[in-house]
Amino acid sequence: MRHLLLTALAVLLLAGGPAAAAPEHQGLDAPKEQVILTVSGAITHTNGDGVARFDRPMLEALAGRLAMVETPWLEGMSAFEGPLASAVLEAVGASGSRLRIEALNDYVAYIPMEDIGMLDIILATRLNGRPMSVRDRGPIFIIYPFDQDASLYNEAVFSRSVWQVRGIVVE
Ligand SMILES: Nc1nc2c(c(=O)[nH]1)N[C@H]1C(S)=C(S)[C@@H](COP(=O)(O)O)O[C@H]1N2
Ligand SMILES: [Mo]
Repeated sequence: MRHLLLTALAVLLLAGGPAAAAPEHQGLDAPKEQVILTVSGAITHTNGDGVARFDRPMLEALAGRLAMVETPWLEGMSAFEGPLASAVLEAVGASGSRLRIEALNDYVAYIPMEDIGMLDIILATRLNGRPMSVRDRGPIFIIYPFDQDASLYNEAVFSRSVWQVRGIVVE
């Protein structure tokens, strides 16, 4: 009887059953809804195979801000809201010198880690209170705090203002 139980346990473990899956989670809840952001690279807190996957509620539970900004992409003022990039990086235990930001259209930009420490950059998940669809440049739009520092309104920062973000690689 005892032998049978042990055999059953071994089969479960080998099959990657529930007993084997638990240790993968390191301080980060599993997403319950559609995954909109995957963070990989130099991170210590994961909820997948070396990656941290986030749904919208997970991102919106982090410390964030609402930025009332004028941008080159939309007319007039826009209210962009979402978690601070620094809060997302803290949640995944990131350490590195730059972020590789990947968009759904395969556009790639790099954000230096100094920007994250100095500026209230957000991973905007909402525009004027509503989640952004892909056609509205969602699900995530990187927004620099143009409202806090007018000198950020320049081409270098625009190129880092990635929309339709799907992934971040910490390098
Ligand atoms: N997803 C995505 N984000 C992007 C880009 C892109 O091609 N795809 N271009 C970037 C660059 S290089 C700049 S200068 C601005 C360009 O915005 P514009 O094409 O509306 O002038 O958006 C940035 N964000
Ligand atoms: Mo650009």
